[in-house]
Amino acid sequence: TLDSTTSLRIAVQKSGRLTDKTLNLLEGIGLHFDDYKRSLLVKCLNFDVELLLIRDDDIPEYVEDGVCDLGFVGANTVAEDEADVTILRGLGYGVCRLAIAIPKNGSAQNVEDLDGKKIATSYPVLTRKFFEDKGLNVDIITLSGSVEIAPRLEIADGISDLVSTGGTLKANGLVEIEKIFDSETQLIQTNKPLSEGKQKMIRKILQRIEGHKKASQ
Ligand code: PRT
Ligand code: ZN
Repeated sequence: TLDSTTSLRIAVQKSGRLTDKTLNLLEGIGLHFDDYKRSLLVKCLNFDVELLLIRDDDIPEYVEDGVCDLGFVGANTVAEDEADVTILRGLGYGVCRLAIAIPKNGSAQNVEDLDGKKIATSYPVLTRKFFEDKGLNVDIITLSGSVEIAPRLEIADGISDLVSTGGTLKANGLVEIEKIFDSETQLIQTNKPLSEGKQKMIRKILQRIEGHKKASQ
């Protein structure tokens, strides 16, 4: 057989910013689920589909490995992971940007001023690439969260973090000076071989998302 499971398995963030919008989209295209708050693996009631609810950070790898056939996850997470997956489409929600920010009243004014300085981020791959492309040499400090307080703690001179409204930066006395990466939620597919049945189901899901997006415009 081409793959070990028969149901098309879709990875969705278990609990976070993308969860409700993704589950609403799936319901909106006519896939119905029972009780997804209680279980990690949830069967679809009307199609041969199941959801695996996991941390968003794990989604690109699960899809790359073929543990899941599809995944709904931020472009930022896919790009940071450098995952070997196929991006089927952007979905228009979870929109944010990865950007460089520095203390409002600090000595640095622009990214060039950060040469030789320390940058805190949860996105070391994308951030290192950005500075390398500019020929700037920075010391990347990788933090898993609360990146915005690093300058005040004097752990770093600037940060690279996700921004949506800009409220978090402002509340921490930081100003955005340059955008690194535009992000939105993406539907990704494994590059592992898929059965004819799964391929057909994926085409159906894509068509329905297309129709759903058109109808909601
Ligand atoms: O538990 P798990 O690992 O699954 O969740 P998580 O805490 O890692 O992720 P979560 O739920 O916070 O975010 C999931 C995805 O949402 C991200 O990977 C992005 O693709 C997308 N997204 C969209 C955002 C934001 N907007 C966002 N604003 N993710 C995080 N933020 C944070 C940002 O890090 C900063 O702390 O919100 C703050 C900035 O927001 P503003 O509005 O103040 O600018
Ligand atoms: Zn995460």
